[in-house]
Amino acid sequence: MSGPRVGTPRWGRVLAAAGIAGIVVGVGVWAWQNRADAHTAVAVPAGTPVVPIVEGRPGYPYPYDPPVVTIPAGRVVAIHLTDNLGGCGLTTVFEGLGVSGGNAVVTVPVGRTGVVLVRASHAGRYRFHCASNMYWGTVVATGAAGHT
Ligand SMILES: [Cu+2]
Repeated sequence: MSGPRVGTPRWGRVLAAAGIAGIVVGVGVWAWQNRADAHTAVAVPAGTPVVPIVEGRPGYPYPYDPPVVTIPAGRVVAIHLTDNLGGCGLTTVFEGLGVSGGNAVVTVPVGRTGVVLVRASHAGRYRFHCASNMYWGTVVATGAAGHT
């Protein structure tokens, strides 16, 4: 007798189905881990001033839009950095603006928005730039907590 053997799994199909299921689960886990951009990666206290910067905005003449941002001195500020640049533009360094001193550094994948907390300890001008110091912009900190 020949013909189809009923009740025998077709292992090729079973393995293919298992493989597809594995891919679906893998993509789902990846998407879950990457949900909500980087907004959840930084604890931002309520009431924190937010300053958006777009990196590599299409048609815009400067690498950072805006090229000059103004923040209040002496306060923690949340910069929402949207990245459209690859390479060394993936990382942005805010010199001297680390909340605990030093630099504030953030790396944002292309097409995403990341949050970095900065704090200017005193009024003045600060630089921010890409990882290779090729693109740069300016942070102007105005006033100062406890000073005028
Ligand atoms: Cu660069």
